[in-house]
Amino acid sequence: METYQTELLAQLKKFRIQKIDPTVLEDEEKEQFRFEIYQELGQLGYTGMVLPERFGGAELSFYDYCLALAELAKSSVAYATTISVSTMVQTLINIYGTEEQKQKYLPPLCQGKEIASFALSESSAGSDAASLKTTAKKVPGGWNLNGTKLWISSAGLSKTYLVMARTGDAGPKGITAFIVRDGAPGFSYGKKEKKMGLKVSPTRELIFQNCFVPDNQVLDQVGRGFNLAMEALNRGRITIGAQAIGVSERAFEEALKYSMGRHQFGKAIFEFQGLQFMLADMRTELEAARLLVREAAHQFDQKKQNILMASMAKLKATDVAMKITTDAVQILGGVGYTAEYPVERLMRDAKAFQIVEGTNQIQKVVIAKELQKEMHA
Ligand code: COS
Repeated sequence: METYQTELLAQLKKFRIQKIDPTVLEDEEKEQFRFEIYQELGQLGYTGMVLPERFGGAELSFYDYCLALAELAKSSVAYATTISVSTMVQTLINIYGTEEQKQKYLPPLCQGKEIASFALSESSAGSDAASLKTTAKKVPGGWNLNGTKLWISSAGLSKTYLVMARTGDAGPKGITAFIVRDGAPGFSYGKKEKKMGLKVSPTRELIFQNCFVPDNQVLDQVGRGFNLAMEALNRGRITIGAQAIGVSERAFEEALKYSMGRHQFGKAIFEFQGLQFMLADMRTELEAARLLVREAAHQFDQKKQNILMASMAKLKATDVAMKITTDAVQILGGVGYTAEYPVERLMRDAKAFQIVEGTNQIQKVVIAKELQKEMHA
């Protein structure tokens, strides 16, 4: 690792241990997100890591961004996910936005003064995202949005929402991306979900009832929304993989430490081969997943084809995180099942990673499609 990367991670480690760890138990209980923590992360440069400096970003590589997300996720998946989802939207605005849109929306997002949300899913359009039903009808000067978005991360906290709505025929070509601001007339929030994990990050519905969005808030061209969403998810899936690595690292560290300190039958439980084999497998799988995520991030920086790598990285790293966190709970036994130790929380959070930004079954669909393309190339 380069010196600047070691320094970056050391700074983030210090921050998460000093500022986030003391809040975790209370905030899990209250399902409460502290915007002041996000703002502080912004002041340190972590809320616009891959965005240009001219908008307040840090202009880091995608690789470095993934290293940082993994480090942050060791203490809090909630803050890491909030950053990764917001960055996904920021990146789309940076690539496809007009200069006016970039100047207007990016600086507060890059500086951590605001958060952005990505709104694609609906009650009947989850894995089959192209079947979404929220409509945007053309009216003079803009568009009228009607419909409900579901499972939207940071909803209610965010000021900027990237909303995919149907402006044309059925299917992926009839979808357009709109930038909608909190407080827009006809835009409100629905119920807050009670989730198994990711409790500190709010997930809510977005409701649009004749919500007027001016023409200058359309992102890119009409009919390009689905392609933009898929492109964003290719990036997002690598970042989910990165966060899964952080979760696995933390769970593994906790399990190893505990196994060496806990004595039963007159010796440390680590001395039992049953546990040694578990820990050896955990560490091996963690290393394999980490290498895959880092390679996916590296190839992304090299501007190589990334659909296949992104889905493989997400699939592998999140399945590994589920296995490692489950085994960590097992190794800690009774106390592992209580909130006194972080492993039960990590296990609940890891489950979300197998579902968000495309279930792991969808990742296999994507991988298979890419194999077909390779065969016919
Ligand atoms: N990267 C870039 N472009 C992609 C893409 C990807 N990963 N996947 C699809 N596209 C493009 C295709 O190239 C095609 O574009 P053109 O018509 O311009 O060539 C267009 O999108 C439609 O693709 P396709 O016909 O494959 O669309 P489908 O409706 O069959 O969708 C899947 C396929 C299943 C891959 C898609 O619906 C999906 O990813 N679903 C999961 C959704 C998801 O992740 N939801 C989570 C929400 S955010 S928490």
